[in-house]
Amino acid sequence: MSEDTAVRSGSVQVAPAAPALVSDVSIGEYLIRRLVDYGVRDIFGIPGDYVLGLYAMLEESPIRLVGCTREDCAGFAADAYARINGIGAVCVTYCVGGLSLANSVAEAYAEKSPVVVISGSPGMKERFKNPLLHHKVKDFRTQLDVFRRLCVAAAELTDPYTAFREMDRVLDTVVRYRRPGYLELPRDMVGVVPEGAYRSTFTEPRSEPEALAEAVAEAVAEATRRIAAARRPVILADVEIHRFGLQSRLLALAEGAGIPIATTVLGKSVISETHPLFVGIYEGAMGREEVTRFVEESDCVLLLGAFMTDINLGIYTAHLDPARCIYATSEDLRISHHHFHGVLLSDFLNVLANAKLKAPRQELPPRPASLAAEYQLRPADRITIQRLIARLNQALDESTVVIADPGDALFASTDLVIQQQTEYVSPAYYTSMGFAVPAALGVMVARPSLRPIVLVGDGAFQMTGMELSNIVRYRFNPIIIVLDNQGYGTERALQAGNFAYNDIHPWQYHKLPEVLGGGTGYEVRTEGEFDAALRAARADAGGMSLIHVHLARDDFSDTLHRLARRLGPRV
Ligand SMILES: Cc1ncc(C[n+]2csc(CCOP(=O)(O)OP(=O)(O)O)c2C)c(N)n1
Ligand SMILES: [Mg+2]
Repeated sequence: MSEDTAVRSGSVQVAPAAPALVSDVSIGEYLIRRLVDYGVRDIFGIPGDYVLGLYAMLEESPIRLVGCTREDCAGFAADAYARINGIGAVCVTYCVGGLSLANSVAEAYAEKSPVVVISGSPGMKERFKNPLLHHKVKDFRTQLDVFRRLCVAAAELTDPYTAFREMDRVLDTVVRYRRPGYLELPRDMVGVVPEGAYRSTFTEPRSEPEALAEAVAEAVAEATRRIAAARRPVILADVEIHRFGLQSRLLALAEGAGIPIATTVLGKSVISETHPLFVGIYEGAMGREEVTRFVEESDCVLLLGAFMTDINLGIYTAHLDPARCIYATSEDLRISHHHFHGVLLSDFLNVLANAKLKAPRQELPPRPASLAAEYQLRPADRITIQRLIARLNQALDESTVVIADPGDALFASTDLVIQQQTEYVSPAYYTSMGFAVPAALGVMVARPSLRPIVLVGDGAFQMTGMELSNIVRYRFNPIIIVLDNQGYGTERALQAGNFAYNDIHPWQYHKLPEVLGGGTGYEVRTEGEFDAALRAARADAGGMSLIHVHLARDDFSDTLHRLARRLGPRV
């Protein structure tokens, strides 16, 4: 692999091999070869007759097939795998599989996770006279139409003369934009060998030379001037820094210039939260007031790789004056009200880091009181979500990755102090419930040395918790913490009134290891019991641990309280 073609992604290199001349290779074989080139070592999914030919080929290939309980779970697993590995893949059958996967792929699109979606489909020869083949919806293109809307690129591999180029195009686009791409392979095309020789192409995304030159002359000069003149510059680092593997460039800029860094929820853990320049999580009015003030009173906010989303920036409560912002993403560069096109975020960061800026020293806001103090166990006290987070905070180390499901798991966990980079995985923007358990499978397949701590609400667990089945099957050892507040707590906090639709049927979650044939369950109600369960789970690396935590129905984290107050409801 040449250095030139290597593209940093997440925490690994996504590095397609140098272009090679191929001949006598079938469409299925070429696809597998290219997936391997791009760093796909595992594929999640469920087989079906329209994709069996490809599955048989995958079985013989260096890529491992990881079976899941449902296609949406496979999609969540592939998304989490991609966030850790730099690229992920999922392979399903036509419509019944693909359409079930749609929501997970939508999440990957919305949060910039590079997932390659592969689906089988009816063979071309089967399509004459438009027969009613099983799994078909309206016509043969229904699923393709859906995924064209959900992916950054999509191709139907129906023509041997264009199939290789189409696969290259889709994979290239997935890596370039860190968004999902879709490949649909009719079952009678898998073994087709196109005539002639083909040279695969890959071009590393670069800033357009002229655009960059102009940016150096204008944008960077303007940015440096603004930062140099600022008394209180601050960086707001977001998720693209992680997706494009720019953490060290970010640190070079921040440390060189001495500029404090805040992150968003989605960008949580792009830098170690114990770093001396780390300010906290900025979430508009949802966040801690000290952090909100620090960012909003800044006279120059560098938004780097940021998603200007509602949840990320506190449900429309962020007050960032565009005139005082430098906004640089993989798609856009705006400085105050000026727009610059064609400049890569990485180049912009590099040039800024080399500009030898020096920011005035600033006093950072203090750590949250609940975390600043040493956690003192009160064994007989009923456990609360806030105290659980404080206890968990002591348990984080370099091999832990926290995976938080939407719900108070996500809100509460924003208070965790993440030690390293890429140690926090959550769908903090799209917020589809049920992500966390399948994501634990994806993370552990991607990097078995990481041990996930999964925070998941009881409602979300009832959606996709059965993916624990495969976690047990593969003998993975995540620690799953089910936060049982007897229903949809977030919704109770956000809507005044006591509605039965927020209640769910209570399960004895801690008994699931027995059903699943592996792992250990714990049931806890007090701080002492939680402490003991967490210690036992951490000491037992031999299998999955499931800690069922009974919380009060009206126990909400500080963040959820702030959000609820802001939206004007009942707490
Ligand atoms: C797939 C999906 N369906 C519905 C919602 C709407 N929703 C947001 S939070 C929430 C309740 C979550 O309940 P639970 O997982 O128990 O977490 P809690 O709020 O109790 O902490 C619901 C239903 C969603 N975000 N995702
Ligand atoms: Mg709940």
